[in-house]
Amino acid sequence: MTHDLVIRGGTVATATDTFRADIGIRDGRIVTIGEALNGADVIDATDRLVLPGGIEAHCHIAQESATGGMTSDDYESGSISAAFGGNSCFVPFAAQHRGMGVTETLDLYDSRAGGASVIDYSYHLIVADPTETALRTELPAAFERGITSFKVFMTYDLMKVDDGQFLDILSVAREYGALTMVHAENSGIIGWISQRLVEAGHTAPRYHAISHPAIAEEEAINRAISLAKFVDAPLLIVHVSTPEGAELVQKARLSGAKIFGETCPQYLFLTREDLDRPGMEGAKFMCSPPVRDSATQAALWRHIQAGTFSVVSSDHAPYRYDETGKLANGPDATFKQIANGMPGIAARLPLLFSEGVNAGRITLQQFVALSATNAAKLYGLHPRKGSIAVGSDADIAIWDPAETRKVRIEDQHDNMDYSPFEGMELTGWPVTVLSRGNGSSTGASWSPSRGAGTSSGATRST
Ligand code: DUC
Ligand code: ZN
Ligand code: ZN
Repeated sequence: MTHDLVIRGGTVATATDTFRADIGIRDGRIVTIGEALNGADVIDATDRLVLPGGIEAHCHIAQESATGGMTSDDYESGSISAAFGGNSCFVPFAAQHRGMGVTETLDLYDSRAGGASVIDYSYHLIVADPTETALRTELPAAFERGITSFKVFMTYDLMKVDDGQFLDILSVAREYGALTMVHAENSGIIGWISQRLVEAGHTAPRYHAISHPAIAEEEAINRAISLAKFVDAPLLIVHVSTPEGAELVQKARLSGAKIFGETCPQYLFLTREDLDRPGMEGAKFMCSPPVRDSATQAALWRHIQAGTFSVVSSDHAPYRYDETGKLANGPDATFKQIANGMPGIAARLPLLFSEGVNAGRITLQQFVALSATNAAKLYGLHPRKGSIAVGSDADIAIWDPAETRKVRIEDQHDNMDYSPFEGMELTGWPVTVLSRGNGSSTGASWSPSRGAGTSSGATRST
């Protein structure tokens, strides 16, 4: 059998196995896994790991916040940066704002993504205005269009849904086999303490962490899980940042509820001391929920090891450290007026590989599951994505597990002017990423064909 491309001599790893094999690719799909394969093109993968391309399942690309701030990455820069970070597929958000229809929202994001992304993509639909039309007509239509996940907020005045609206959305999602995702923080606690901090003149970035206490996350996760259990709907808690939150997810999973959890590198690698940097520098490390402390980091790693979390995602929410982003409200802005979020789409997998696999915290199989396979299953992309199997798309990341390099902003391909992980020395980097068999070495320029599209809405399998 002839192949367009063969990846020869590598060590292939999936979420279940590690084995030596050549991978034969034709028409953008894996058609052969075997020995001594031949192809028109050959990539020598000797001493390399051949992994399913990462699926970045939590990132904000070409997305405006409810107050109008735009992320610095669009679908071109965001997807290129994702690819350089070992990803061959991503699932950003399409954000409905109040007064917008769901179909209008998806059309808007199609116009932003179409022809721009260098890797395949789909969207999670943020539902901020669950009108009768949205619930009865537009969400089912979104599902038909290939959208298999909805996200809701329990905080942010312009985005949050109340418990009844949350139940409405969970019920529709359950009916159509979609997965609901939730930003779980107690809005009342955050608003109450924020007002007092600002009134007392405590406005610096460090007070952002104080205004989002762990108990705000714990209360909201507990409530979100209760609501999901009440209507027997699957629910994924995004960006879990506390041991208390992780324990609630773990307990719910042990009870048999269809509850899933996600954490992010910022909660594993950064602490609130980063918010104490001089002047407004701490703004670079502001995200919600906020980064915590080293005891939290250790606890979250243990939950990763124990299987509490199904995915580790970047929550790439890029706002530059200038007047277009973090400093849009001037150098004296209060922590309430500074955009929430930080970049990390390219650093997620090198961080997880280096400090997870190479540091002995997780196995290679866990890495593949957390970086690609579980997301593919949760979001209806499996088995086309997230695995190395005959028939799957040739979405493949080839890694040099021994390369040691520092994270440097000069090496990033996003549209950012800082990396929160600057200077961290990591071992294990992706060297070549293929998106349906197209791609090039991540050390060189990126030139795959454009026009990757949304996934067709397969049903979820996790
Ligand atoms: N939630 C996110 O998921 N990302 C950025 C900020 C936020 O509140
Ligand atoms: Zn969120
Ligand atoms: Zn996010």
